[in-house]
Amino acid sequence: MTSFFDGIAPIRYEGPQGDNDFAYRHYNPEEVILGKPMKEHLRFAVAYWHSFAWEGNDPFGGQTLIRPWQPQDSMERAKLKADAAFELFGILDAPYFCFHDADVRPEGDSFAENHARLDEITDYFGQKMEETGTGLLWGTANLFSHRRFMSGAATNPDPDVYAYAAATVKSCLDATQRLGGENYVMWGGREGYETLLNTDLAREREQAGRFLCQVVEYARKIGFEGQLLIEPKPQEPTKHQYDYDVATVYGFLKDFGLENEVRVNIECGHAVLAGHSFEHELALAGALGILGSIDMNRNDYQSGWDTDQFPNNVPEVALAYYEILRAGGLGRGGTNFDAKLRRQSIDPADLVLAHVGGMDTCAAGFKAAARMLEDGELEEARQARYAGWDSSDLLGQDLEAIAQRVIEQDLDPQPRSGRQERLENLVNRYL
Ligand code: XUL
Ligand code: CO
Repeated sequence: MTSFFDGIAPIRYEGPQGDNDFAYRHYNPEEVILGKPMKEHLRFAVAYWHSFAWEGNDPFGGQTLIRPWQPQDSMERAKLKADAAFELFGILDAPYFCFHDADVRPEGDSFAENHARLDEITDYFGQKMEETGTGLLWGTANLFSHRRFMSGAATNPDPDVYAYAAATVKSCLDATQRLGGENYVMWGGREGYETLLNTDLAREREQAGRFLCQVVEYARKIGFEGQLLIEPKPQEPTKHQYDYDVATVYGFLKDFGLENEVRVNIECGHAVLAGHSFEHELALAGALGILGSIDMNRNDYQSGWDTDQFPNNVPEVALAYYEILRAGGLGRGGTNFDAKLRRQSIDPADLVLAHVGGMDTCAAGFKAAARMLEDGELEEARQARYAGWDSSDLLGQDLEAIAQRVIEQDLDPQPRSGRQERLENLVNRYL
């Protein structure tokens, strides 16, 4: 058993007054809020890729994070990595984790070898999950890192790559099901294009739709009980990605008749890249009935990159959880930290403290959101704004009848204040 986090004791809730870095100040897993323990609302998950597979590289430089499971090219070291990962889940008391196939097993020389390796590590995870009680929030396939996927997976111009991708998703869905995964995520990492000059957009869209139908069909066939989720992102790595944002994904799902089969996993940083706020994407998914789960992080607002930083802004997070609560909560989804350390944060302790801060930020934001909802003043103000519609039959009428009414009643609507500043001041009282 590795002791990568040697000397770091399990993190406990000590309340907001303490000065212990290695304690939760706001995340009190058993505290009952809106009728159930906080841990059941938030359903935190650690992302395997950022925390254990990423080595600190950026576009200008290589590895900065030195870990005992490197180089990541043998099953023995893949298991060492798993030992450290489960050690972190235990220290944090994180109920869930998430992984891609490529994070957890070394790349083999053939599909069959990759498959066998994934199988072996799935068994290893299964044992560890049983011993520790950690659950799998979601599994997914990495269809974007290897050079075979450089021109896309489902949207590739080469049908053999489509086939390879389909077989990979099948193996990852099987592994997710074996581990009792509560969701399966599809992020179209390279499902987009660099230039229209070499791209048949209509054909690629059709391929992506058919691929998704095949995944849904297979999930049903094996009796997968979790949610199937698409993760929207507008660009990065490709210049234009097809799953641009929640609205685009919904149109795509409708087109292929999948709006009742597939939901969305919304990531804060992706919403920002799409020119939206996180809460906008959450509210829209809630309104459309497709909110599935969230990838919690933050982007640097100046750089315009997907910086995947740990969240640390309580007011922003509060508005996000407010929309989640208004939509009925996360259900089978959860709060996955799709967030990575900065490349200078090279100590094992940094990994622990990043998650402690992220979980506390979420807990504080969530508690504020719950108070906002419980007090009801915000919702009352919203309802009052639309009160005229409660007794109106306008939407059922035709244009002629409406025009007639305007003339008969000599309508002269008077503008009313939207009271935005008052509402913003009200929100600040909960923080
Ligand atoms: C990439 C991203 C992915 C997905 C899973 O920006 O967010 O890590 O969450 O493939
Ligand atoms: Co993500």
